[in-house]
Amino acid sequence: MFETLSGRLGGIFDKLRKRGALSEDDVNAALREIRIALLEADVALPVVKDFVEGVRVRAVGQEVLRSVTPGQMVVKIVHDHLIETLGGLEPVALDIGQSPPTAILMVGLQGSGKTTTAAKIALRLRKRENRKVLLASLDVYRPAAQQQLQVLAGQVEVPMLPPILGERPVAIAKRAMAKGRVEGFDVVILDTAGRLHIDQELMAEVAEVRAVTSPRETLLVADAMTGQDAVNIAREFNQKVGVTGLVLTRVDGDARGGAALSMRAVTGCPIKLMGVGEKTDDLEAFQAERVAGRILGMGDVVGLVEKAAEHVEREDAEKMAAKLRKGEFSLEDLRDQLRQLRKMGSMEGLLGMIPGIGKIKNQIAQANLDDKLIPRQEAIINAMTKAERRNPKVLNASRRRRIAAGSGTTVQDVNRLLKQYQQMSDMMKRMGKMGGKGLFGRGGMMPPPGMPPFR
Ligand SMILES: Nc1nc2c(ncn2[C@@H]2O[C@H](COP(=O)(O)OP(=O)(O)OP(=O)(O)O)[C@@H](O)[C@H]2O)c(=O)[nH]1
Ligand SMILES: [Mg+2]
Repeated sequence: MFETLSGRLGGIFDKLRKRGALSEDDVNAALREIRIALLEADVALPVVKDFVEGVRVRAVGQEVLRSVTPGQMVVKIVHDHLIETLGGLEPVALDIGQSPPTAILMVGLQGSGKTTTAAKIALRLRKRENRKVLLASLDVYRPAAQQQLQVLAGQVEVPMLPPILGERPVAIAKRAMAKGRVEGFDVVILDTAGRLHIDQELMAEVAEVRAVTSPRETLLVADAMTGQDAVNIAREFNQKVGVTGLVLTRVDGDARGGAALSMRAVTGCPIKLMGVGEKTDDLEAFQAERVAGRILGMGDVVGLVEKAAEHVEREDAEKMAAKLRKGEFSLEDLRDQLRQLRKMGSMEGLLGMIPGIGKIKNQIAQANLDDKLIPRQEAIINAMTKAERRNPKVLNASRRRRIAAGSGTTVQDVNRLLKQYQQMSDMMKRMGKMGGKGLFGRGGMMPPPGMPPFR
C-alpha cells in the first residue's frame, strides 16, 4: 500500500516543534512529499506541478493554529486546495435545460463505464426528477453492445430506441432525437462506442454526432483508475468533441482517483457524478471531499486536523498548570490566552472544542458572550505597562483612566476585566492546590462553570 501523505508529513514535522508562521523551508519539505503522494495517486505530472505551486503560495507565511502541528497544518491547506481544485464542496447538477428533448451524450474510452452510467443516469432522472427518458445506443462497433443497453434499459424501466440493423451512429442519433421530439421525451441519452482518443476517425464521428444533436451535456466518462494518460484523454476529448462535464466511475474500487484532479484541471469542467458500483442505482453526485481524502490517502484528514484543534497543546497546558499551582498567573498570561482564543476563531465554535467545556457552553452562550469582547480585553491589557501587567495592584484610579483612554474602552470595562482576572486568579490558585488537573490541566484556561465569562 502507499504511505499516506499524513504519515509522510508527520515524519518530517515530528522534530519541528516551533509555532508561528510556516516558513519557506517548512513548506518546501512538505511540498516534496505532497508531490510524491500526488504522483502515487496517479495525478498527472503537469497538474501536480501547478497544484504544488498553488499550495506553496497559500502555505508560506500561514499561521499555524495552536494545538496543530505544522505538518497537520500543511495537510489541511493541501486538503482545502484539493477540494477547491476538484470543484468545491457543492456538487454541480446535470443541466437538463428548458426545451425538451435534451440530449445527453456519453463519451469516453473503451470500458470506462459509459453504457452502465447511461442507464444509471436514466434511472436517476426518471426516479428523482420524474423525467421521461429515452436511451439510444450508438455503439455499432462492439458486438452485443446494443443488447447490453437493452438489458440495462429494462432494468431501469426506461424505453430504448429500437435498433435498426446497419444504421450508422449519426443516423441513429438523428432518429433518437426525432423520436424524442415526436413522443414528448424530456431527455434522450446517447450512448456511444468506446474509442481511443488517438483514433481520429472515431473522434470525428462522435464530434459529428454532437453537431447534429446539440447535446446540453457531453459527459466524459472516466475510470477512477485512469493513470498518467488522463490529461491526454481529457484534452483530446475536450478539443475534438467538446465536454461539459465529467463522470468518474469505479470510485468504489481501490484506485486513488488522481485522474479526477487531472481531468478537472485540464478541461475546467465540473465532475458531476461518480459511479460507486455495478448496480444501476450506484451513482452519486460527485463529492470532492471524499475524492480529495482518497487522493491524499487519508479519508479522515479533516477530522484529523479538527480533532487536533480540540486538544490544546499538552506542553502549553502543562506549563500553564505549573504556573497555576504556584499562583503565578499574570495579566500577560491572560493576554496570551486571549490571543490564542481569538486566533482560533469565534468563541462559540471554540467553546465546543475545549474538552470538558461543552456542557457549560449553553450557559456561557446565555451570558451574552460576544466576539468583540476578546479584542477589547486584549486592548485593555495592551494599554498597560509591563510593570502593571505583572503587578495589577499598582493600578490606581488615574492609571485605570489612562488605560481606558489608551484602549478605547471605559474605566468600567477596565475594572470589570481586573475583577474578572482577580476572580480567575483566585480560583486557579485554589484549583492548582487541588492538583492542577481538571478543566485547566487539560483544556487551557476558561472561566469555570457558574462564573460568567470575563466581561
Ligand atoms: N465497480 C464498478 N464497476 C463499474 C462502474 N461503472 C461501470 N462498471 C463496470 O465496468 C464494466 C464496463 O462498463 P460499461 O458500461 O460496459 O463500459 P463502456 O464504457 O460502455 O464500455 P464500451 O462500450 O465497451 O466502451 C461493466 O462490467 C460495468 O459493470 C462503477 O462505478 N463501479
Ligand atoms: Mg458501452
